[in-house]
Amino acid sequence: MADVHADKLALQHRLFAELSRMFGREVPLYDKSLLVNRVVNEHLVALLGALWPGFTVSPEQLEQASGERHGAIRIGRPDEYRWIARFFAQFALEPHAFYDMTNVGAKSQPIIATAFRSRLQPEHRVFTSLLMTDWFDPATRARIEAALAGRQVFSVAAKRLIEQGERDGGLSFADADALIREATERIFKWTGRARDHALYTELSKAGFKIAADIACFDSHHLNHLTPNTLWMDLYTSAMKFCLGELGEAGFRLHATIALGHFAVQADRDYLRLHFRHLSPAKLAALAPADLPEDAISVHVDALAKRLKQDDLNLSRHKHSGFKDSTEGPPTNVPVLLRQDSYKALTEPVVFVNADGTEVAATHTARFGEIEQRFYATTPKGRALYDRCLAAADAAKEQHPGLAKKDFVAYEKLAADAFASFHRTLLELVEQGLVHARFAATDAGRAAAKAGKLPARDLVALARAGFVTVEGLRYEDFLPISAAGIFASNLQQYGTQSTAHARPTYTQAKLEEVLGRKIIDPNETYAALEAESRAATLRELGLG
Ligand code: OOG
Ligand code: NI
Repeated sequence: MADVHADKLALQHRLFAELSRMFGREVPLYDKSLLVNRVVNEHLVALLGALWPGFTVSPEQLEQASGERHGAIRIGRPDEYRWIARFFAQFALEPHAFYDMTNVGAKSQPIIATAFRSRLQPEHRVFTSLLMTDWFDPATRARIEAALAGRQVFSVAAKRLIEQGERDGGLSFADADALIREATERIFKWTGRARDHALYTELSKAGFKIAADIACFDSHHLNHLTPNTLWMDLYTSAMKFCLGELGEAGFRLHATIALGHFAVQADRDYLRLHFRHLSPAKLAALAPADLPEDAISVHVDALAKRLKQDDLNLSRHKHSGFKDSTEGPPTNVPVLLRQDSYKALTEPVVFVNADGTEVAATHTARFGEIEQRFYATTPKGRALYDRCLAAADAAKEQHPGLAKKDFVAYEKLAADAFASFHRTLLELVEQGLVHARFAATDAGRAAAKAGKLPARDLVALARAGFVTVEGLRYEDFLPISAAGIFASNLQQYGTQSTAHARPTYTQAKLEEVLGRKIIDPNETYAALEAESRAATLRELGLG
């Protein structure tokens, strides 16, 4: 009967599409930000067509390229966490990497986490946090645990479907549908209702907003759902313009700079990284062209005109502004990931107290993130990244407020701190900073046969056209970036432990909660690279 089971990857796409629909109904500004993303991406694709004649993307392919998402949820009880892992497994999502958010300096939160995603070529992920109640003093801990004890996020029906999927190795289409409905109508849904206003206020006042966000709600409500952009700096300037934070002249300046960088950086490796439908053969057949002199200004004009239309006047929506600056590397360093967001909205919540009384209040947690993913770093690349980032942060600290005053100067601070980082894929691979996958070309095989290979080194062979190099995309998260996100959307910096002894947490502890091992993504990146190196060398008679 195996063939009657729905394909888990297809279900994963369905799940995220439905979650996106749910989130769009819940948060109109999210839906609008998707529209801004689409408008921006359409212009970028048109420019790519001019830079690379013959490059085309169908509407469906563009939808796929920008339809990828990651969500984030925060969980209160270990048994809930185990259920979430079992739920995600039905959609081919497995735990990847251990994030200890108690250990990120001033932004520390009483959270440990993993991200659920597919192992190879993942498109969707969920950063899944677990609140560590032993971080708190015994009285606070008891109150949080008592509040959490009373809730049932997974219905009996949902648990039954998960158990059935585990037993049978999959779910029928109808049962998978029912499970996705449980997700959008209960497990991840925002209801605008919460419990125990006194506890909420006390926790928030004591600096434990993260605990309040988890303990006083009845579901694992999504706190954001992040799409991908094809060019971060263009998207952020478009959003700031639509939200009324940048005037038209400011938008035109930012957009012109962003597209100037884009025109330089959108090489074949960029195309390969951002468009999965392009085969290596298709890419090789593309030849670059010079952009017509007015191409950028034509697109900036058209964009300004489109973004000014009434449906994208986002200043009419209640919002809390856009973040001042983008997390991650500067625009010309294509490693790891860049993230930005509009800040958490203040939303109405009705608290229902134990005695049945209701309190109309607000909660600030849900925000609108966007991201762009680049190459996965090796340990050496990651160490260099961490050093450069620390230098950039130190420089920014010396110039508070510069982001708002002089954005160009502010961007230059980060660019200077990252000056030692290489920019192109081949250089990054040559320096051992990022992971890549290699393959022999026809020319390479022919040269090998004729005994005419000019080198033994794969990067040198790539420069001569005998080998292709594909940078592996970074598929995970960054603790420092995540900590910044917690801090900014909770409008609260980190917390310090109030327990008698500050606890420490290990990956083994979260694995015990999950009842399974967490996959180390660095091993996967390194193994993909090593296998392709060996296979290519063998094929060229060099191994
Ligand atoms: C999770 C923050 C982590 C990211 O993109 O780094 C995250 C949260 O706020 O619950 O989503
Ligand atoms: Ni996120």
